[in-house]
Amino acid sequence: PVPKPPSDGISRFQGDGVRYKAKLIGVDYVPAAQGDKMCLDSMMKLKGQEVAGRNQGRHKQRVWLKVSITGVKILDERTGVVEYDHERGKINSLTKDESDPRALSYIYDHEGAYTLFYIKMANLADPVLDDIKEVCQSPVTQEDQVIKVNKP
Ligand code: I3P
Repeated sequence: PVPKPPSDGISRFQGDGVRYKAKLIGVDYVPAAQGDKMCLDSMMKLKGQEVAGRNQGRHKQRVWLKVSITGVKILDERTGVVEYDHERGKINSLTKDESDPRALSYIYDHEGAYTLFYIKMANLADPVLDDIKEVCQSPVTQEDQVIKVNKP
């Protein structure tokens, strides 16, 4: 676990942003960007697959979750390769896992194809949920401002 830098509004998310240690429980195609039951069903299905995998000696992929002003990146822990780069404006249905205080999910909208990402944090999910909410809800980031300023 990486200690949080002092809280300073959105600036914690500048550059590389905030990094969390996590594992990828699973990824699932879903039919829509929203729907509480759909999310829970998908998470339950992925959890079932996780248990089945563990019973066969498989381990979840270890990853880094990076939350920055651009959105969320998921990197392979060992290689550092960015496996997913999720723009903040396309992250939907951020869900706290009521059955596991370390887990969360969200749906990414990639050109109308919806994928649910179910992630288990090394520590509690709450601060990560707050960070993702903050990044996704902030109406104008400094990056946006730069773009506006530079446009004629
Ligand atoms: C592990 C234990 C860990 C779990 C790990 C399991 O089983 O359940 O809590 O990591 O998952 O293998 P065991 O106690 O039998 O060794 P998480 O808590 O991070 O899920 P993993 O193998 O997928 O890393």
